[in-house]
Amino acid sequence: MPATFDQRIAYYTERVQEKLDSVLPPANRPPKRLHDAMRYAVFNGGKRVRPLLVYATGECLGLEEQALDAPAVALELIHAFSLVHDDLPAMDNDDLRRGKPTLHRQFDEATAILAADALQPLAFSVIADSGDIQPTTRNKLVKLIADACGSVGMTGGQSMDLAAEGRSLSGEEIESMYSLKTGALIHASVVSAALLSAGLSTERESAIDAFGRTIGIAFQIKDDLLDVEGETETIGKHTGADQRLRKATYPGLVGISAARERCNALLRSALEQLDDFGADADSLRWLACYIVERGH
Ligand code: GRG
Repeated sequence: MPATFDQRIAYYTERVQEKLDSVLPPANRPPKRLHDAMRYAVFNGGKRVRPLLVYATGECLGLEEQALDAPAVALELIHAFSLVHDDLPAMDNDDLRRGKPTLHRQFDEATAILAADALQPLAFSVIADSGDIQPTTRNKLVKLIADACGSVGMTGGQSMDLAAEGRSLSGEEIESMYSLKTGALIHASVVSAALLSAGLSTERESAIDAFGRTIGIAFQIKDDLLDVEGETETIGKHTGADQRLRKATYPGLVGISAARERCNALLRSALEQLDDFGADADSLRWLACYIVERGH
């Protein structure tokens, strides 16, 4: 395992990149346009935060990397599919993502819907295929990721987000929406590694669970702050979109400075959950700080 965080992040990023490449059908396999679009959705950039959280939590719990590959890949595929849907005209109607045309702009709307539709089941196929994980644990992973993705997770949060356009929500309501829309996949990323850890104590399981919930909300508040304070060239999407769509956001409710404070308070609280893990949680700590301090 590389010594520095930068090297470790590069190592895990490269690892998940290769695994994603191996599970996605080649672009020249029919239907070519669909497979090309699926690859575009996954390989048009992306920080790979969810897979990195899977690997870093695995590192914290002393797990073998091989068993972490399937949840890392599955969560990134689900994330990629959600971004494609999020950008569609019926949702946020964006034409720029990761500094490139969104999928429906690069291809067409029908292809974008189909590519996202195909990325989602591929995620579950990857879990089902994972020979490095015991069948009962595979079932638990399917349930974890399906719930995180569905109406009690990300999709439910997105529905709340769309319903809140033009309305004012309380801070509590906004955080509750964030914990589903964005937090559910972040939380599932760390919990997926915990599921793979045989004999994990209840205290440690609860600490990982609370860490995931807390850093997931912080992730979305930071995303909101980037939308207000960032530059389009740096963040790779048009800034000010939340205001244009009259979204209910945390900075919109309390202002930039209070939103930053809340984000930092959530980071501190998330880091406290890792106290018991000592140096084994250093990569996870590094990632938590990165989530709150990132520039894109
Ligand atoms: C499940 C049927 C079904 C639909 C999906 C569209 C949708 C429902 C949910 C969208 C949820 C969403 C897009 C939340 C925003 C999360 C967020 C802040 C994404 C940006 O994540 P980064 O910064 O992106 O990790 P990169 O580009 O680095 O991968």
